[in-house]
Amino acid sequence: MEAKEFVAKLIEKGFLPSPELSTIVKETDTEQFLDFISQTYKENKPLFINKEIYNKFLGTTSTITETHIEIPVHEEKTVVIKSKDHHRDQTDSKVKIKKNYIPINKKIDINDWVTYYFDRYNRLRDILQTRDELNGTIAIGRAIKIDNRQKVALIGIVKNIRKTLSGSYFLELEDPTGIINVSLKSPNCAKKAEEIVFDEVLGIIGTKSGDIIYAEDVIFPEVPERPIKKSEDEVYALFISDIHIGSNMFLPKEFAHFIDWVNGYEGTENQKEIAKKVKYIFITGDLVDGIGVYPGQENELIIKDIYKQYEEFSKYIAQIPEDIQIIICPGNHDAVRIEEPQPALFKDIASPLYMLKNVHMVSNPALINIHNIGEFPGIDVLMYHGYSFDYYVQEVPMLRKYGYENMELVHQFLLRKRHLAPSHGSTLINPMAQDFLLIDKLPDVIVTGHVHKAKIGKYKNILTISSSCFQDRTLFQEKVGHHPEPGRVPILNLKTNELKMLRFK
Ligand code: D5M
Ligand code: FE
Ligand code: ZN
Repeated sequence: MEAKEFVAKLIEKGFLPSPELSTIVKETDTEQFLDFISQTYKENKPLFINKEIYNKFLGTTSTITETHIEIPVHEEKTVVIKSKDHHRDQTDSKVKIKKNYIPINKKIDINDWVTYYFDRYNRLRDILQTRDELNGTIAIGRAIKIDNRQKVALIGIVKNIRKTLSGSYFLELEDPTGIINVSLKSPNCAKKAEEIVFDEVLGIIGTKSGDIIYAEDVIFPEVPERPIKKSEDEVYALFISDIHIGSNMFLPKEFAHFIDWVNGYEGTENQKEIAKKVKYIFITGDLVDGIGVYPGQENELIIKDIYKQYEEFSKYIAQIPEDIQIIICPGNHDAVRIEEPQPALFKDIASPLYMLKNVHMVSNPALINIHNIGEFPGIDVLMYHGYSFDYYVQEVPMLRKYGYENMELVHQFLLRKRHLAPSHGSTLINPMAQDFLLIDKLPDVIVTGHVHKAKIGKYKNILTISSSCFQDRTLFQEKVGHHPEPGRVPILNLKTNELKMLRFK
């Protein structure tokens, strides 16, 4: 059977063949191929038929087998620390790094982008298909051909979204089999339409009329309600970010005040008791101000050497009690590539931090489990600096009206999309076989920095945390009318699952 016929047959059977398939398919017996799919995937039949699956099939019918190269993107590591200092709480701390990007040296070509978007589409589609409303999803290529007035359910990537003169929205939705226009005129879609962005993967249910699907509902990947986890131990996790060492606006007094409190030197009796039980500190990037991050930065730096900036940062971190495990990811000011995922800071630049046994240097983003002790499974913390957030605050009507004041809305928005940077233009991405910014494993806590304003929230029982900073308002922030709130520290009690905010300014 010829490639074109083969592809048509697959669509007819309800599969989504990728466009590349028609260029690589050789004479193939469709029945034999469908048998292979049934036997190989059983109940978990893929909707999407791509090159990998086809090659796998070829592997079973010919003597040539593929060598499959796994790209190492994860690194698992567990560290337990026992408290030796009798002034401090004696509970152990335990950190397990669950997702940590390890860079590979590879030239990027156009194919990497194809694979990257395929992976995003495939995995988000799988999440979307668990929803009852999206049972019986058909390929867009097939939806184009079906009769008028038929009801359809589709899953696709948002290729375009635009507002019509009447104020309603119009979508161009794409999957590997085609592109279709979707009208979001129905009042039912109005609110959701206000938060649709380029390149996100979503579901539509609606009715066909002419060349258009009139949507009755928009379905985001979403998150199901999470169980609340409470540890038997009263231990605390703290969340800080954006220290910006080296900047003339870094706040040394306030940061030292924070370190003193953690050590139990300062605060009320109650606050000192809490400090003793702090076992985890998360730092979500912009540790230093960096060099050459923006034009004219040299005039706003008091430490102009990047190594010295990290040395100075380490001096503070070294003063934190050793039984506290500290998890650090980079941000856009740090000395590592800006494309995300950003690898952990390299040893040569941040060597003083690597000397500290209680410090874990991880990628941005990263997924960390803390306090998996005894019966308690621990809580999973998704950390991400938040460089993509400026884009959404500016571009999404639903978020624009609040600006930087309600960061919990940005967290909720991204959790619904199950992605930390759904739009291509929202951050710089390094494409790889796996879309590392996709939120596949749901965390118990999501923590971000970058916006220099602390805010805590809860969405479907996921705690959402925007950490504050230890840098005062910069000239740039003054110019754009940004009002940072430095010196706030969200703290999480693992026994009660409650968040509180401490102030050091
Ligand atoms: O970013 C700190 C804050 O400064 C960030 O949340 C908003 C503001 N900022 C930074 N870059 C931009 C752009 N490009 N547009 C608008 N606002 C911005 P930091 O990463 O510490 O410099
Ligand atoms: Fe910052
Ligand atoms: Zn930043």
